[in-house]
Amino acid sequence: MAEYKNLFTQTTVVGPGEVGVALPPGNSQRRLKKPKFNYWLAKLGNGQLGPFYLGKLGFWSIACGVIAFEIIGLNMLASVNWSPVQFVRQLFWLGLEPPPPQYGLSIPPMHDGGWWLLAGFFLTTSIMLWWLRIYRRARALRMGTHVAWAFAAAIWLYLVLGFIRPVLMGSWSEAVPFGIFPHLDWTAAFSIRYGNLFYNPFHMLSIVFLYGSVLLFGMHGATILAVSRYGGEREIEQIVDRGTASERAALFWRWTMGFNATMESVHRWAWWFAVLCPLTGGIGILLSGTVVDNWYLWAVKHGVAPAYPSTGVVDPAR
Ligand code: 07D
Ligand code: 07D
Repeated sequence: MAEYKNLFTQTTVVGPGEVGVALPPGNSQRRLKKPKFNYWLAKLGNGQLGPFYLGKLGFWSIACGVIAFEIIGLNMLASVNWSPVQFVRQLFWLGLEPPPPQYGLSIPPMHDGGWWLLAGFFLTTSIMLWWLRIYRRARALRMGTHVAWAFAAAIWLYLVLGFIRPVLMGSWSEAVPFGIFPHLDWTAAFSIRYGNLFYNPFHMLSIVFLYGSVLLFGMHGATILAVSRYGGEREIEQIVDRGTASERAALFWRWTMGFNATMESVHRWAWWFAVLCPLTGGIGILLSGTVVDNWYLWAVKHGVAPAYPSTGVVDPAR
């Protein structure tokens, strides 16, 4: 039998443009752009583009984001003597570093970390405003605020990395630099400085939820595609009215695993796995240097890792 759907076919939905519901006072009543349809967008998801809700929060968030991006970009350009060619060639290696340790939490000169602090301020403001925008748009549509709280979990890790932990450690120099490879160098150096992050149990948990999210996403996406010819993607209706699709999908997992999620619970699993990844990660980073100075030694002490036979070399961190 010819398959109605496989991995590479996509149902493209084209209907009359949907302009959205009327909003109560206090909301921006302007809509940016009349809806348009795009063939390639329809290959990925819904083909309708716009209308976009900008609003005050959206506007200021984008404005602050652009300022942060400009500060970072111009500092990178300055670091290659304003040479556009070198800027492009070295882009991935360029960075804007936080202030050196001697400034502690004070305000440093602009050329010695001040620009980093200012860029961080605008980036953080931008992210916070975007969070508010997501929260308020969800409320305006009388939706739950689940997206906003999931985003808050990512913001928690971001704030721990760049603000909360540096403040607890008493120095901006502890924070992450801006830049593609510089932030990877920071990540590697952080792990070494704290005795190998692999031994940090919260890094372990974070990885569990990262890998778990991928596994769940794969299983869920595959299951729904596999029953899409029975209308499987109409997920929510099937909680209350189990059709053939939901029943088959559930039976498939009971056959193969003995246990199945429901059309609702699979999304709770997905939400929690995604949220717990940066939530546990943030705890792990917050504990590093504040409570635990060397995760390897911590793991040996708690019987998580075996100690190497003594070589007589003294641990410089002691
Ligand atoms: C696919 C959604 C789209 C988002 C994208 C990212 C920018 C940055 C700005 C040059 C999944 C947009 C990127 C706006 C440009 C300037 C100034 C999300 C998707 C496409 N990292 N990280 C990346 C950030 C940290 C680590 C890539 C941000 C920690 C490792 C990208 C933050 C640590 C690797 C990026 C942040 C860490 C990366 C791809 C903030 C520990 C990679 C991201 C705000 C968690 C990978 C060259 C991606 C890579 C990578 C952005 C924080 C580790 C540039 C914005 C400090 C090991 N990180 N990262 O697809 O290829 O995410 O790096 O906290 O291997 Mg990172
Ligand atoms: C970064 C949340 C902030 C992002 C926000 C988005 C914008 C973009 C975009 C307009 C990702 C803001 C967005 C500004 C606007 C546009 C386009 C979430 C972020 C708010 N590790 N490790 C993790 C693994 C090692 C290290 C987590 C694996 C080594 C450090 C994750 C391995 C060393 C830190 C993880 C591995 C090391 C981490 C991140 C393997 C390096 C962290 C989870 C197989 C040598 C972070 C507790 C996440 C953490 C973290 C995975 C190895 C260092 C699970 C799989 C041993 C320093 N590592 N890691 O959600 O939380 O990030 O640790 O080797 O800080 Mg690790």
